[in-house]
Amino acid sequence: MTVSIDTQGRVAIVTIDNPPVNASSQAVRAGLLEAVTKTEDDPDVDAVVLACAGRTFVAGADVREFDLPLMEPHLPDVIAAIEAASKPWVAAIHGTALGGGLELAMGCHFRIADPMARMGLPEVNLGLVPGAGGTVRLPRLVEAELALTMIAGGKPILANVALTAGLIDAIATSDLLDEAVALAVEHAAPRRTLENAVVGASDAEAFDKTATGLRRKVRGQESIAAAIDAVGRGVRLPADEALAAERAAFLALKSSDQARALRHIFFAERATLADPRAKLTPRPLQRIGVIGGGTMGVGIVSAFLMRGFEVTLIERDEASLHAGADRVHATLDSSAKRGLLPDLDAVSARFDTAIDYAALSDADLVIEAVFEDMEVKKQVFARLDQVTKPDAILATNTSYLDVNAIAAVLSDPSRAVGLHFFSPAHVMKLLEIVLPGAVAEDVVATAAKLSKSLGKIGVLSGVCDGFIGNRIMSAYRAEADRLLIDGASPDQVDSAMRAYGFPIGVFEMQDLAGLDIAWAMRKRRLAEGKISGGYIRIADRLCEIGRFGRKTGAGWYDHVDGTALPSEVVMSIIAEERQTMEAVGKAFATEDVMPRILGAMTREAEAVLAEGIARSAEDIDVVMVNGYSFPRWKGGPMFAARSAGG
Ligand code: 3H9
Repeated sequence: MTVSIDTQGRVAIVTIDNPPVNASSQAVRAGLLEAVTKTEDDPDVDAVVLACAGRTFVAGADVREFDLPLMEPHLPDVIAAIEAASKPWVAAIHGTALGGGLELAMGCHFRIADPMARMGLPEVNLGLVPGAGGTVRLPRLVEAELALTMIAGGKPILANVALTAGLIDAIATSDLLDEAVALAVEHAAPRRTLENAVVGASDAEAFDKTATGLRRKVRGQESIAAAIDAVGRGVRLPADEALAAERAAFLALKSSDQARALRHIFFAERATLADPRAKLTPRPLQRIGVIGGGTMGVGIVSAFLMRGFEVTLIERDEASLHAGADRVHATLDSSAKRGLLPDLDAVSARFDTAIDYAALSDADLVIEAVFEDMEVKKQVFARLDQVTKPDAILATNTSYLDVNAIAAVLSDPSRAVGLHFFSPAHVMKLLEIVLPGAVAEDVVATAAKLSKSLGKIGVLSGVCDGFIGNRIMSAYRAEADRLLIDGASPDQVDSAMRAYGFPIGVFEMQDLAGLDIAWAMRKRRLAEGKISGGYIRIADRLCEIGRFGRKTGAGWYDHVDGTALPSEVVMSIIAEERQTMEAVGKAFATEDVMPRILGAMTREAEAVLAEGIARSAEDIDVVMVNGYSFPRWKGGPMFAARSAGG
């Protein structure tokens, strides 16, 4: 039974059991409506507790139903029936109450949560606004401004925050269900959220200010603007009018292109490890070694520490070791200040440092994050081969180099893998798991499990220059340079990318990251004969005159007091290079830019797919959205191209 009814004394316990996340599917909605009728009609029932089996309370509407025609009963009607019930309903929340799940809980008359529970209305992330009363009920329980930030931001809040804000009535201190039953017995009469006044309605100015601030961050995502509008109506209109308008907005957005794209990426992110090897028994991982305390190494160390691993950081001398360790502690401190690390001392106690590789003799996994140079990486792997346990996994964090060649220095290359983290590694969700030819199957399983343990999205990649993401990025960067030769300006390219939805354009991004690293890499690739034909020297010439980006005050732009200004020096270098390459340099319209950038991206992506470097087009979309800021609401380059192509 998807929805069952038990009794404890005179309290009915209505339990939803719809794995994996108790989504409010048609069967759940129908079962709940029936439970309302049954409990209302039962003279032996005085109150009702609504609980869920398994790992979580209702995590939202069933997203898989969104492409099907609407099926009765609708969630708003189910919630209305619960709210109208004459007997009090108490929601017992564990895991996550999200979207339609939280709307259901707000339709109940009382709410109690497990201390670890999280609650939110994340519909914007699926291109929607709440569709079952969220924008009307939430501001009748918590301050309207908080309701607005929760709904437009889509981020859940923790139980203790929910209690202080007024979203829930209690946090369970022992058994959630027992305490929910006690709460139900305590309250003889229902208390209906919709009958509350809006909380903090008198402070309209603060609400409007928050709304204006949020609107500025919308970029191209329709659902955020729609959510701000919907909460505005929820706060200002009579409840019944606001509910009707919310439902209409939800239904209109549900079939929008952006909602389809966001659903695509939602499911694509959950399918990246659907590889038979990922299902095998992984090797146990507890002790981790990280070689190199630069920006990347520090981020990797922090990511592991925050997720419960023991980590030893190795550096070549005391000074570098101290600098790296200090940065790790600074990273942990700032995460603790943002409430992300409940017990900083316990986390720090799992951190150790050493100069001697012998400290890694009992490590289960070692990741090298040293200078991006093949010889240096090979030397590190050769030393690790000597000191580590024979079954320890050895990983390289290289972002371009040949992982097969690095693996080949080991006496057992099957234990080598690429773990390509993105900077800052303790924040960025993407992890490219790069599989050399000889990799052992249980190493793949271990890396897959590791990505989940770290809270990251692991994507399997074959070996090639730049793997999935950097290879595609190199291709569209080269196209951006060709656009300059053909007549566009850096500012025109960046503006077009921002208008498409990227947070930052390709030239602004280079200025932010620094032009010198890519320059060193191009020199290496030129020397190796890997770059030929039509090579564009503009970026090299900027580097030759010390224009390395923001850090030197000049790159593709002049950086004056934090503002990037178009540079005459750059424009004249571009003009000279056009001449050298005998290009005409015609006038360029901004709308001509994105088709060229997207074309280069998808051409390379199709090649990556055809060569088997990426397992699927969906994996490519996941990489570009999570590692390269491709606008999520366009679904990724492959989805965007295939949708445009019909
Ligand atoms: C909504 O509610 C609209 C309402 O306002 C209005 C209605 C009228 N539906 O993420 P995981 C599947 S919009 C269907 O790996 P975790 C998922 O595909 C919705 N399936 O687990 C996966 O399947 P598989 C608002 C769903 O523990 C499995 O469950 N709600 C749904 O890392 C495990 O998922 C949201 O946006 C769903 N709603 O995280 C919440 N959710 O095993 C979306 C998950 O076959 N969900 N699945 O690959 C989440 O944020 C996370 O899944 C959650 C669990 C935090 C719940």
